[in-house]
Amino acid sequence: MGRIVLHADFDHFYAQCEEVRNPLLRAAPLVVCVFSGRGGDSGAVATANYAARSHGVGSGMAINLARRRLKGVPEARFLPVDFAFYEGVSARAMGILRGHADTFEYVGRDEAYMDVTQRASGDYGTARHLAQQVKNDVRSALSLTCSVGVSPNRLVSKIASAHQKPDGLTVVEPGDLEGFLGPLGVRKVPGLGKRAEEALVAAGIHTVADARARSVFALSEILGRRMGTYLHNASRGIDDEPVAERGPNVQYSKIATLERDSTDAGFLAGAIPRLCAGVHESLAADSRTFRSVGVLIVQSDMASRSRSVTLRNATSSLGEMERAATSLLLEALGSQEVPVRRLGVRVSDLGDAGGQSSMDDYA
Ligand code: DGT
Ligand code: CA
Ligand code: CA
Repeated sequence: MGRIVLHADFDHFYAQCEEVRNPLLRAAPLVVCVFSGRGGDSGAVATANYAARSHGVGSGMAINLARRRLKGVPEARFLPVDFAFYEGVSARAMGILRGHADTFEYVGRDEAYMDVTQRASGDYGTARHLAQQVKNDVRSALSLTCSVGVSPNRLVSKIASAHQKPDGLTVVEPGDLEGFLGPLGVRKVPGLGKRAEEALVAAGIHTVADARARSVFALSEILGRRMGTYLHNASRGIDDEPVAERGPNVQYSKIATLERDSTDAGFLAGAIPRLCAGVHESLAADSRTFRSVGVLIVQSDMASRSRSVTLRNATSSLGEMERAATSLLLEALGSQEVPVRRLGVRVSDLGDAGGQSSMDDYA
């Protein structure tokens, strides 16, 4: 069964949060600002609603410039950012999205990936209904609109969610990948910035279809090997990255591709200490404890599964993490028939270590 991945991104998120708090704001241009504190209008625009965008106001712009663009619009409003409020709206929105996913991956305050392969039974008609249901639920519970992309992978779904904003729904079935991507400008490919775009345009490559017509060597000569290979695959709608369970600051994880695909439990277990060390490093940097440990297994056929266990006590011990992850892995492997390509370790049920480092930390 082929994968089906949703990407949801909330429209003009901070501005929409302000509109939810005060619906009277909806009618007019609204600009949400990060005032620098240096007095007056010094600072930058965080985001603007679509009425303000139609006057050429956008994220990152100086507040002064936004004022000038909206000079002839007396009803335009400028508000300071209220991160704590947006955080609360985001948590509720993410809770709704999570409920619609087999696997949920939080990306940022206003966006997430959802693997829905199982619940849609691999069917795109069902997936479209599901995406519509997600949109309906966030609208009725929170009065928020979001744009959703549906496709076989994260990359194309991310591009698709941005395709028809605001309040969009774009479904790209496996057979339509190249047709959908072809006419788009290369800048629509996530990860390609302004400089990459300039270099491509100078070489006569404007659209994704133009990029597809060049060899991976030609693209690598323009962008370097890593980006060239990435664009070569992206232009064909190829992206094998799994949707990895992740919430907002609720877990730490590390996932890696093995040196070789393998069914050998000893070899696979050998990767666990390195993964745990990576997880432990971030955990220790944030002075956090964990109570749950999980492992993720991705096979060479891209099927994935995970196992987790809750410990008796919260801990920050690297040794305990390794022991739990290793036994979960061995248990989950059983008699592994399809080779394993990637392994991941994650910890969750986090607590505050309160800055105290115990002897246990490096046990
Ligand atoms: P969209 O998705 O195009 O309808 O509009 P937004 O505003 O949701 O844009 P997005 O998804 O790129 O960013 C989500 C939030 O992140 C946005 O509401 C405000 C914040 N943000 C985005 N760009 C900037 C920026 O350049 N500066 C600051 N301070 N905040 C930003
Ligand atoms: Ca957004
Ligand atoms: Ca976003």
